[in-house]
Order: sequence, then C-alpha cells, then structure tokens
Amino acid sequence: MFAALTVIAALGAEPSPKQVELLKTFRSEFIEITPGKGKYPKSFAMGRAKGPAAEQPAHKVTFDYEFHVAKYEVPQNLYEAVIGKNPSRWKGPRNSAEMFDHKEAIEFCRKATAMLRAAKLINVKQVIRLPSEAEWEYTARAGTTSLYSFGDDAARHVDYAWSTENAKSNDPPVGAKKPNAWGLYDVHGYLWEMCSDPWHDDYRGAPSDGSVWAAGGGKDHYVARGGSWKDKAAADEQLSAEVKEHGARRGVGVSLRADRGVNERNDQ
Ligand SMILES: [Ca+2]
Repeated sequence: MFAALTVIAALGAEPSPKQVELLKTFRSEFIEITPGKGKYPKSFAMGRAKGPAAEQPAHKVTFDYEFHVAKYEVPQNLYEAVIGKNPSRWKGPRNSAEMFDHKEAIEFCRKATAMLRAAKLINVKQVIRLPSEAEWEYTARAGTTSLYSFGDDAARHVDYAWSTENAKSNDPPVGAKKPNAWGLYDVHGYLWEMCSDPWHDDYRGAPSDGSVWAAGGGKDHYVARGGSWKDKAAADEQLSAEVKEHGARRGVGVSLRADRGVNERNDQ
C-alpha cells in the first residue's frame, strides 16, 4: 500500500486541491467551436489573396468536426500549476504566460492533459493541444471575412486588443478587452499565439480539412498568429487575422491558447 502511494505521488497523478481549482477554472473557460451550426460556416477561406506571400494562396478549409478553444491565452497561474514554475517577465496570476518556447508549450499541453484526466475533468479521448493554424484562423475570424474579427475599422482595434498604442504602462490580465463573436479574448494583440503547425513559406499544398500541416515544414520553425502588444495597431501585417511569425522564439510576446481536441483524428 505504501509503495503504491509512493508511485502515484512520483508520477504526479493526483493534482493538489489548489491545482484542481485552477484546472476547473481552465476547464470552464473553453468555448465550443461548432462549424456549420448557426451563423458559423462549415468552410472558410484561409489566407488572403492580397496579403503577404506567406498568406497566399487563399484556400478553402472545411471542418467536419467540432472542437473547443480556450477563451483566453493561458494565464500564468495555470501555467505555473501545470509546469511548476512561471517564466514570465511581467508577472500577474491572470496575465498571459510568456517566455517559453514551442517545445515547452507542447509539454504544458501534455501535462495539462494528464492532470485534467487525473482530476476527471476530461475523458481519455480528450487532449489539450495547440490549435492547428487553420483552427486558429477559423476561430479568430469568427465567421467574418474582414481584416479584423470586428470589421475593417482599425480605429476600433483599441477596444479589442492590447498593442503599442495602449499597452504601455499597463499590465493587463487576460480578458480585459472585448471578445470576438465566439467569445474569445485577446485574439488580436496581447501575445502572439503558437500553433501546432511548422512553418511553410506559403499555403501551396496546405490541407483543406483543418488539420495540422505537418509535412514538409521548417524543422525549428512554427506558426504563431495574431500580433502582440509590441506591434502597432495600424499595421495590417501585425493585426489582421492571418498574420503569423516563424522562428522558435523564446521571449516576450509568444503565448499559447490551448485547444481541447475531441476528435481522435486531430488528437496528438
Ligand atoms: Ca493574442
């Protein structure tokens, strides 16, 4: 009996009450994404014909499944509860976690999945993972075809996002600005958000089913989307829904928005 308990503790299978509390909050903050239902189309045009080369060609992506996306970038109190440390430069329990790299983001997802399962907050078929780039853009657009998820008027950006225009001297928690139509906050600005996909120079050959484009990508480069508080609101390249960066950045301005996969095909 004693040996068995020791093994469980060593594996970290039983989250502490404080961890469970944060995991419950995390679990409660997922938005169900339902392509093809209500006002949301099953298909959308990913990329843009007149955008940078990396965002061309615009191509049709169709979702035959539903999934869940966290309404916030992962906050620091959750990141610390899962990983055991908080690497963020600007501290705040409900500020977005930062200063970690793509491999550490994958590790966060793996550990969060194990802890949520141990706490019986998700089932064995559900995993926490980074979104595919197609899933990110679909949820960011929220049924729109405009430059921003709230339309084409850059002057409204300040109501929805933290950028260089309004972030100085602020230390905001997640969710302080307006959400998009899905109820997702800080999609534009605040921190760049990591996707599962490795970097490709353009969309030629990209999948059309919403899945991660794993084949042929850059080895140490990945996709990040949405701009950050260090980018200008007026710069289309930083704030349109299609923007992404490459490079394994470990530094300020890269975060993750966890995605709760419910279909086995996309689980990873
Ligand atoms: Ca963001």
